[in-house]
Amino acid sequence: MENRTYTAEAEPGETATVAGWVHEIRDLGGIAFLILRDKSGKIQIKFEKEEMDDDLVETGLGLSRESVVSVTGAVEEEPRAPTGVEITPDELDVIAEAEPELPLDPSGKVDAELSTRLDNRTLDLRKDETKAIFEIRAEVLRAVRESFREIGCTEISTPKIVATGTEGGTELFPITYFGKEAFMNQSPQLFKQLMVGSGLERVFEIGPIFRAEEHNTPRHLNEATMIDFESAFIDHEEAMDACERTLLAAYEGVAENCEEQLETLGYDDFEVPDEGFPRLSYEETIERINATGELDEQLVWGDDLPTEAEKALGQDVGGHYFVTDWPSEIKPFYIQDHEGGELSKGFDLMHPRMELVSGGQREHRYDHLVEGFEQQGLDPAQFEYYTKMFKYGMPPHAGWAYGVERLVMTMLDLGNIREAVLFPRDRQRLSP
Ligand code: ATP
Ligand code: AMO
Repeated sequence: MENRTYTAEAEPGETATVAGWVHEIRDLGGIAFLILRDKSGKIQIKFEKEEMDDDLVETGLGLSRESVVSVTGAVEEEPRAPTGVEITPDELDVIAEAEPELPLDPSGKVDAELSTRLDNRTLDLRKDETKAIFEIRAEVLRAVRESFREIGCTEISTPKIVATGTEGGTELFPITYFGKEAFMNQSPQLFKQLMVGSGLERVFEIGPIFRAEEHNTPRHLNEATMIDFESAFIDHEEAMDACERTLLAAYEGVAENCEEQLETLGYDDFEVPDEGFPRLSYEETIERINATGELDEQLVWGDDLPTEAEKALGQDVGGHYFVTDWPSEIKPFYIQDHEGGELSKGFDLMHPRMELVSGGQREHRYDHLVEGFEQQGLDPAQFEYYTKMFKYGMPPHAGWAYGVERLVMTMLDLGNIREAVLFPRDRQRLSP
């Protein structure tokens, strides 16, 4: 439909063809209105029954809600119309009629359960509020890509079918690959590291990861989208700077370019976080958590942070913060240790509600790397494709990864991570 005009762009004085969905029909007797909705907004189509062709009036007013139509007619100013303009139709084509019974109400007047919404995403995204979430998600990705470009990153894509896992063996989805055991990748970790040793030096990837998470929680998915960053010749401190910059770029992009969507979602006080996120050492972190008195049992050195601990500290800090200097024993083999070996150069970026990022300085020294595998009970021979490149000149490097859905979820204060994914994969959900 090359001469189609978006409803928001229909100019009074011209004849326009608009196309979209029947949002509502209001019949007032002698006069009736069809509200037509498209991506850009809504427009009023006026039917003056006495003055117009009977067939046209009958077809227009007999349409079921959510049918797809195109309408051609004169655009006029009309202060009483919801957007100040209306169209008097000369032609109306019914393109796709909708059944009168809909599984959910796209006008949003009747609330639907999340599972009904997820089963009917097409209809769900006809609602302004749901559409706004995905427009904001797209803006987050755009802003993040631009901020990577500003710091000289090259975008890469790495395989999603792999021979080995990296983030702990229990969470892999096994598949068969021409008779061989293979897995869906949990993280681009090893591949992005291989690329910092290449001529690219500084890379990022935005892509899917797959984890056979046992738990069914409001903040875990079995297929998620990760923003991975990795750079040669930087350390963990500089990686944290880049991590903070990326988050601020995402918030700034949304604040600047998604005013309408934020308004639709009811955020009149959307704020870009202040620069300079606090960097708390792991030791300080567990002391502060214990001091909140919110936990039944005090944390001891070496404990990972349970969900309640993250929440208690999040309330205490009141904004984003990093946790640094984790015990080496609870960070993966690819993270470098500080001198002495007890503390690692790994970090997490936390939102008061949950963890957003893991990252760190990597072990680039071949001997130390192989030792690290052995200490974690992994067979270095299985990772030879990775370790051998550390023999041919691997620069010092650092990086991190964000979960996109968690970033959007915390940014918009969504109750459930599934609201930030079009077609979530969880323990129960494999289709659509
Ligand atoms: P007719 O206009 O053929 O006499 P009617 O009596 O049903 O039929 P009006 O009295 O003109 O229609 O209007 C009915 C209602 O519709 C009124 O509340 C009026 O404010 C509203 N209305 C009329 N024209 C428009 C329009 N173009 N846009 C929005 N509201 C309108
Ligand atoms: P990690 O395992 O901490 O680190 O993952 C990084 C971030 O990805 C998000 N995330 C998830 N989001 C939703 N559902 C899941 N199941 C899920 N799993 C992870 C979180 C998390 O903070 N290779 C390292 C990163 C690195 O060091 O560069 C890694 O994968 O927001």
